[in-house]
Amino acid sequence: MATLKKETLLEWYRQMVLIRLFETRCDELYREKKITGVYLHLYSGHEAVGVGALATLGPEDHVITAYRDHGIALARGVHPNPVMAEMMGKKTGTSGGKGGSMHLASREHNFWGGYAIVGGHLPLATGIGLACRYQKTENVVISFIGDGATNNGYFHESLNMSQIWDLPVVWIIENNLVGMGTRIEDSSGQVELHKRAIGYGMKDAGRVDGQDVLAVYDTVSEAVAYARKTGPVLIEAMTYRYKGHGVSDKSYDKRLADELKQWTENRDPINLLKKHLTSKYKNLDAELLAIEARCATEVEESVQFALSSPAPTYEDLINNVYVK
Ligand SMILES: Cc1ncc(C[n+]2csc(CCOP(=O)(O)OP(=O)(O)O)c2C)c(N)n1
Repeated sequence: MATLKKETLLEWYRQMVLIRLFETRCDELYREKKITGVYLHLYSGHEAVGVGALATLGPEDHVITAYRDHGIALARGVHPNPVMAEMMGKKTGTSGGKGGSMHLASREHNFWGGYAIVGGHLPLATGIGLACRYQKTENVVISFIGDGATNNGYFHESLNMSQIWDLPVVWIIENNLVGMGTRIEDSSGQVELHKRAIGYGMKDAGRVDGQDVLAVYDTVSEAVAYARKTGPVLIEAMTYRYKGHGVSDKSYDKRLADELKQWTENRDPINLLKKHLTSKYKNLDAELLAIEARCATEVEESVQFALSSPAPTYEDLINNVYVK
């Protein structure tokens, strides 16, 4: 287990609290129709996976994910203002308001999105990994994958090619036990998803407790070091989705109220880190409260920034659109 400084742990605490408050506020804004779109997928419950994993990367490394992407953008260090503006489709958003919640990306952070088609970003992760090797860099790619994406063709093709070419990709399955409303037992013959690595001759880094940010950091650190020099690695992070598939999906919460209670009361990633911090260091309560207050202010500032930002113009909308 890595020896980590108190400042590092507090920074991870800050990032996880920021993500939780940001997502909770997005939920409200969606109901108020300030954030629009067919879906809004919250990262609440998964925070330790994104924060622990991305803490292992440098700025030159690459990150890609599916549509549960706002938390990942914040963990990658994208400022909340352009993230919130993108959610509201504003000109000041990360993609000028044209990406929205499912297609958040920030080129300057090597954060390549945000993809709505399940598994559709996996071939892109393989391609970015190929570019890293081709350009003779030592950069790596972290690609997050939903458990529901592990049974489509993109998964097979992308992981297989990454192994054949020894690409520097760390594949992290965020196993939250469900894809929309389908339980993992009903969609996968092998529910220990990390074992899929064997089929590709890939390094299997096993299962990690995705609610424990320190455990995630340790496992991903080793995987990143291996990927830089040698080739791809598959990790399965066990986590839990606190909200419905999208914010308008309420049925799932009701059906699994007991399970949800267990996870939120006993396995919440923010509470677990708080417990770790307060057992290790004395008199931390005021500092943690100050962090929480700063995050709340930052989220509110992002909301005001986004609300007061202009919408894209017609010229903005047709700009960067390829026409043959
Ligand atoms: C190719 C494709 N098939 C189906 C869908 C509809 N769909 C959207 S999300 C989803 C479930 C994916 O679950 P998972 O990968 O576990 O991610 P999670 O939502 O749990 O983060 C499905 C089936 C889609 N967007 N793309």
